Amino acid sequence: MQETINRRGFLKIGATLATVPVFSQLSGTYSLFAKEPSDVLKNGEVITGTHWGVLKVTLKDGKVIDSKPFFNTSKIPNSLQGNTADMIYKSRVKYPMVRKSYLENPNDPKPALRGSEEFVRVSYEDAIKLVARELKKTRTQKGPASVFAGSYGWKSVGNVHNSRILLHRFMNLSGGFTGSLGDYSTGASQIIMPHVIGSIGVYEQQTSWPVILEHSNVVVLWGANPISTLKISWQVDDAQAFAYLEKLKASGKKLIIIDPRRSETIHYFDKARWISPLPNTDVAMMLGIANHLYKKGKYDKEFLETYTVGFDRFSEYLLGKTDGIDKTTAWASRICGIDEKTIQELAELFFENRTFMMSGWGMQRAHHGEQPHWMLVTLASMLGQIGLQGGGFSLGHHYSGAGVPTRKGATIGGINAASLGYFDENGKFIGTKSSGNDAASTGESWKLKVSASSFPVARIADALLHPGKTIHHNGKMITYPDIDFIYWVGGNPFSHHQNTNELVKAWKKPRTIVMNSIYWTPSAKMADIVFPATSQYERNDIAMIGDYSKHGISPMKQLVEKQFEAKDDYQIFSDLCLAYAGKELFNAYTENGKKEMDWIEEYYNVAYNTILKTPQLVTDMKPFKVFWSENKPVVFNSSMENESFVKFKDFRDDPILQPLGTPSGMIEIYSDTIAKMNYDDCKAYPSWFEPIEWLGMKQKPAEFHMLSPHPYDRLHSQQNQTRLRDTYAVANHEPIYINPKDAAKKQIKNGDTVRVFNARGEILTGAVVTDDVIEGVICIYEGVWYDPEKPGAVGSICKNGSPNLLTIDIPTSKLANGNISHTALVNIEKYTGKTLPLTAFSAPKGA
Ligand SMILES: Nc1nc2c(c(=O)[nH]1)N[C@H]1C(S)=C(S)[C@@H](COP(=O)(O)OP(=O)(O)OC[C@H]3O[C@@H](n4cnc5c(=O)[nH]c(N)nc54)[C@H](O)[C@@H]3O)O[C@H]1N2
Ligand SMILES: Nc1nc2c(c(=O)[nH]1)N[C@H]1C(S)=C(S)[C@@H](COP(=O)(O)OP(=O)(O)OC[C@H]3O[C@@H](n4cnc5c(=O)[nH]c(N)nc54)[C@H](O)[C@@H]3O)O[C@H]1N2
Ligand SMILES: [Mo]
Repeated sequence: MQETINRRGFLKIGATLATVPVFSQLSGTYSLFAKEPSDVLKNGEVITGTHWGVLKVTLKDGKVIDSKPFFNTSKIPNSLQGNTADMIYKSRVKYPMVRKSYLENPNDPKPALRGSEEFVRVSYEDAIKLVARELKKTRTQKGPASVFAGSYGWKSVGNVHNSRILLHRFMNLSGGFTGSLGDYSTGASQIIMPHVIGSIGVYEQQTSWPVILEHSNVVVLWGANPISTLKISWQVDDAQAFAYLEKLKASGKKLIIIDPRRSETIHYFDKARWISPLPNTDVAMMLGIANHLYKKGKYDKEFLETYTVGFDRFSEYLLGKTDGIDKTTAWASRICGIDEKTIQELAELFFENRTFMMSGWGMQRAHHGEQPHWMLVTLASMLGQIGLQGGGFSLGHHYSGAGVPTRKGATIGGINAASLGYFDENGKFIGTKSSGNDAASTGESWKLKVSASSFPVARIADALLHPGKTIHHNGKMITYPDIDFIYWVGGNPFSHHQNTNELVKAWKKPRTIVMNSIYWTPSAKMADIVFPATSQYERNDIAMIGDYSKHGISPMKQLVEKQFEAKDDYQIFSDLCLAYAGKELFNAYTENGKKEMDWIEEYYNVAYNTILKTPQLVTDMKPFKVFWSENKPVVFNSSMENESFVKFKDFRDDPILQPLGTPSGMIEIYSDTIAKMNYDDCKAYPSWFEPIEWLGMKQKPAEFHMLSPHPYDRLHSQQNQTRLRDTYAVANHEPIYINPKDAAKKQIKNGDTVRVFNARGEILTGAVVTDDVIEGVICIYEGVWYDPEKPGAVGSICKNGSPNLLTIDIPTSKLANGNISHTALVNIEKYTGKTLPLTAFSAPKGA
């Protein structure tokens, strides 16, 4: 088997370095990518890396027939790993497609028909020329800021074929674009945390699992569902975190899990204590705990004095001296629905024991989502265990394997977003300016680079609908550009964004919308021009395994031929460069014609050279050629030192020499910086705000609180079209989880089709009646392919059951502008109308 893979000749790779663009007779344009004879393996086993782990993929007669995990570290199953074949063969965009009116007249493309009108197949060359011409037209007439390429999404892994960065590279070099700030995941937390602890906290290595297993007595999972969310990583998942969850279960430690629904994690930890507050009321519950601790004198005054600022100002609020409301356990109980005794018990338990509080992110994806994590840090400060072994808080153990100790290894390189390109008056590309790129946002969203015409990512519909509007953002003012051209790759806004019907409206504003898409996702169906993109399985690449553990390096070998007319994003953007401004731009984009194997070798060698230069990094890392032919990942050695990593230990040991990055160098329970912003929706200390919609409000616009957590059997919308759907769909709709009492009240039975609706929209779902959700709460997972009965029409019912038709598209607050997808009230009723056939996974008209 191994030998067949070795066929992939390395001589050829060397030869490609010399490749120059070839003139295509057919199209009259240059192209780097003349068709070469394929050397893809037909039979055998190939290793690749995915968000859901390193996979061993079995091929038969050139087709994928099976895929299995490479690392069998734990017994916890990962349903996402077995569906590679469906990810290659189902719901594909086969050919370049252009919406009919757009093709007829791009100057008057009738955007109102987007989504409803048929597509027309065109040649790849014509599509390239069309996009290059219309992009240039938009930039010339309306300026680069009118081109939006923020393009948020969970594109595939791979450091070469990194679709979003490839788009930014193209958009930077060709003249600039409007980007986006932050992300949907931690929109609120990543903005508030730098004010509180001096760094974003959410995307950082956390206290190592071995330390927690050894030293913690009580582990609290606060709104975290790691048995589900640890199935994937931003890079290739290392599959190590599950082994620690197994050990945690076996340890018999006291586990408290706080979630309005009995999550997969609560099912797994069957001895854990489930605390189920009403959604979005955690801050009140935490205040009740804090109030109890304060009054009993059970809090660490010395810690507060040595390591924090502003507790005195906060305590005035806690005791009601500022607003007349003492935040007692009775007060908290009335809001969160947890009885007083339980709140007091939790307070005492946390204080008396070495307690580690791990928070998920769901509760900060809610109205005033800045508050829960700020209040959690405040509570942890009162407990005084931050920086001690097994104590304190974490905002990341449920994500991308944080807490799995970092290994002694090196990091590979990756494609970058380049700098802003400059052109002479004849449109000839003259080079780049490496700094001060005004109209461009570069780099990963994680890194939060603020630039002139970027706006918070989840404000996209608002920005499209209100060009020129100025909003507050973290102490600054941001004015929306007038967007007339959108280019999206590697994301699915019609699944991920809140209030889909507003987005449908907003999507009719720009003149042009282009996508590179692997599948006929709802977002591809709403575009004007769609390039068929290859999936990661149709190209070669390389990726890191383990976001924080730096476990190793995964080869990503091409598994199958490129399907139909699918092209790599890299090729599409290289060809767009040629068509946009000729060979000079193309050369800047491709660094004089580099192909995927050139980049892969270069990126591998970044790590390899580090290893060679650093003798203490002992590994079995081999020269690139050996690595690539071996068909197995590089695994770095573990580090004893990192096994005992305790976050905030340095700060605790010496707060003067190792201060936090806040203005005071301390944990800021009161923030002068935020006080100066003078926002009515985010005060200078953590506080309870009523969400815009919740179960405790006086005049509820609808009856039930909808949670839309991250799906157990998908990565967002990825894999919705696979056979996994047969295992969870009910009556051919996305399931809705309803408490038996609520179901009885509404005369809904298991298996019924349920219409879920509010003033924002309506969807069809399939009933699962279960006491896994508390009364008054329903749950529908996010990441459903929006499937309107009347495509393109505002207000159409979604036949597949996407919860985002019902969510609210307003910001968490003026501070962070995060999305609030876990804040929404909805109604439910048994659906008795006619059966509406599912079209979510089929091609649109004309395709
Ligand atoms: N109601 C509700 N909504 C939510 C959330 C919630 O909790 N509740 N969570 C939010 C969060 S945290 C997130 S991160 C977002 C996720 O939202 P998205 O990241 O948009 O979701 P995905 O389904 O992962 O979309 C990735 C898309 O990229 C495509 N893709 C993959 N690889 C490639 C490639 O190489 N090239 C190209 N061109 N395309 C590629 C996939 O086919 C897929 O369509 O959803 C948000 N929305
Ligand atoms: N299998 C799988 N894993 C994933 C993803 C996926 O799509 N599928 N997506 C990845 C991404 S991009 C991200 S950002 C992370 C998301 O990680 P999280 O944001 O932590 O995930 P969620 O599922 O939104 O929320 C976690 C839990 O919080 C609960 N919750 C919701 N609202 C509240 C509340 O008000 N109070 C309390 N106490 N609990 C609440 C939910 O019921 C859920 O069980 O997951 C990552 N991992
Ligand atoms: Mo996310």
